[in-house]
Amino acid sequence: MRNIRNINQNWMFLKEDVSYDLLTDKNFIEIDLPHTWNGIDGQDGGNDYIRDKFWYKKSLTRTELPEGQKYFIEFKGVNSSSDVYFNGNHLGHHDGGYSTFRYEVTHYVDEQNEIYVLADNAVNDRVYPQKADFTFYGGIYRNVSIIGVQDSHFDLLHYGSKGAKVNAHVIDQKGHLELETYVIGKGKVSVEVKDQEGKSVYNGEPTNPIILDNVHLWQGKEDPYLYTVDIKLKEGTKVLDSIEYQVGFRSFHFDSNDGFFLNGKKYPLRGVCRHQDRPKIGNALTVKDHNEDIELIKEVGANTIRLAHYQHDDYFYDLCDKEGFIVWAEIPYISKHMNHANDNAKQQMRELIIQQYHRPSIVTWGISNEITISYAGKDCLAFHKKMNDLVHDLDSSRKTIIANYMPARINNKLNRVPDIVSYNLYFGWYLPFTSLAGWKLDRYHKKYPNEILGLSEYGAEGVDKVFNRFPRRGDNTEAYQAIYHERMLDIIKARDYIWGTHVWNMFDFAADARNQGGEPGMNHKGLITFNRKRKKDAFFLYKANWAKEPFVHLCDKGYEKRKEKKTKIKVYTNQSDIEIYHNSDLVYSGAVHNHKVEVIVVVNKANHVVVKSNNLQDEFQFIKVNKKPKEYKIKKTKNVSWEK
Ligand code: GCB
Repeated sequence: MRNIRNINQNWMFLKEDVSYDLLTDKNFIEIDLPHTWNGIDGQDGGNDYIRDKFWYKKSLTRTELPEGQKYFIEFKGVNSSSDVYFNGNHLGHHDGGYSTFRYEVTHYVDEQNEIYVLADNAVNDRVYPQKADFTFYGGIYRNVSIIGVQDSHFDLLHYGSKGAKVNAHVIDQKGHLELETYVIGKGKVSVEVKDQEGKSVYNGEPTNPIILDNVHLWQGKEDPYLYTVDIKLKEGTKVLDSIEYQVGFRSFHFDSNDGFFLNGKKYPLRGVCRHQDRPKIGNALTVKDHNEDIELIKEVGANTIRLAHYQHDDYFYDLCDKEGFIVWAEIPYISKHMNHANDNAKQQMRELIIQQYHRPSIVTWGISNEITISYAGKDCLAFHKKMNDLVHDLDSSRKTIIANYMPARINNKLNRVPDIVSYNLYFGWYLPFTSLAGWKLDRYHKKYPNEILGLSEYGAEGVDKVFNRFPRRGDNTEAYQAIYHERMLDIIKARDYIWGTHVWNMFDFAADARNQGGEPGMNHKGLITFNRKRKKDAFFLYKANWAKEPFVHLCDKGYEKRKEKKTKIKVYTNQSDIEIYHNSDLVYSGAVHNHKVEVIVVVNKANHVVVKSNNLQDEFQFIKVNKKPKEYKIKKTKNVSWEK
């Protein structure tokens, strides 16, 4: 059997870049995994966070190992590159900070074992990402385990997969389970498929495909029904190895005029992008953090997530499968093509696809993001064609996609390469006139009516400390952010052909090179703050449009000191009728159009606003002041750009 033991506890860390031979004399400090050395300096601005090579070490006795005849060490993510040593033996070098990799250690295991890992996030031109609007936190920031297996087992060294290739589809109303196993040694493979209630629906030979009648479909968020595929390697009745996958039977297709279809039904995809990091811990996340994120994404009512701009934790993809999100998965081939990194991009793509192949949630593999932001000449184009072919070779069931840069022309040759093109459009933020987003999409759709087109990013900064009576582009107020998103929602609603839309971003995130909104080191385009504690008004706008959970929400609550004589009160809700009271006077009673109601009230010395609908209620207070408070303005700081 396969025995997995997590070894995250009791590691040592040395913040020095020294050679392996000198390590014995060094004073390491005690830490537990997951860990990063950029938790603070990667989030405080200045683009001066430490990008270097540092050491981790861990002692392990034989008694701490799980049972097994062969042993493997598994890393779920070490950013960005690593060298691993086991009892003095160099196991290997891995490039790419966001995917799983393993080494066999059987022959090196002793009574006392010493593991050393050199983690490296130093600048280079071989490994993606190098240039992007987020912090590349260095360290062993995901789980590490020792896996014990029998001499015969499913291959653990095939691009970090569990040792099989599994995927479920629906073809002609029948469930097709695609199955291939990679066996090391001897044994007979058997497969059992169980439904969500645990009832066995197939038990036998690993035919490829296994065809099942009457499968219960995986129908997105409405019904994310999962089957378990239990694959065993046996010798007689003895089980040598056993692996499990959760799959969902579904079919999907994209239509250039009508967007996305799930199981033959039109299923417009409206959702968010997710960056994963958090204050002080960067990407060194816990299960609790991932759970909190998915709950918030559920609450806003999205049905799709673009997992930007790199491979996310296996656990998060699990959550997406279970909750029925449609996922765009991608690698960090971003912002700048580097000829020396072609092999690395291919390897990262292979790892992503081979590790996540079975997932019902994933429908697109993202090749690149805004690659044309830097010079992207013939090499870049030629390489996109290669990547596109590679993805098709690895997976013919899903689509390739790129997220293109706003200024990239619609006849840009790169747009002709992947199956689907989506654009990151920031008209209304970096450039004036939000409506140009609709104009650009329409022009594209008119010129290339048979191409599938999407909106991979759009957003505006929203900082909870700044307020403006007349919110406008570039002022970083949450109020403008909300207005921008109202306009974008109208643009989206009028265009059925857009296969998928993804708000940038669900959460604020760290980008150490930034200096915007009076808080260096942060990108504030999230619908929720970096610490996940505050939902911004734009969050409630989307919730009103997308979610069923009834609510009423008053906007601009933080705008507590108002100088103006008359002020606007705004409500977002998914209710059909509401009442608004200002200092006990009923100032609005009636219908809600397009999920929003706005009223103007005269500002008194003290003001108490209440909105009600049936048993739902929200309220807040503000006061009248003579001067606009200083703290409502952003101190002028130079806006450093990560693009340089
Ligand atoms: C983009 C990038 C994303 C940035 C975003 C922004 O288009 O793909 O990584 O964070 O713009 O906020 O500028």
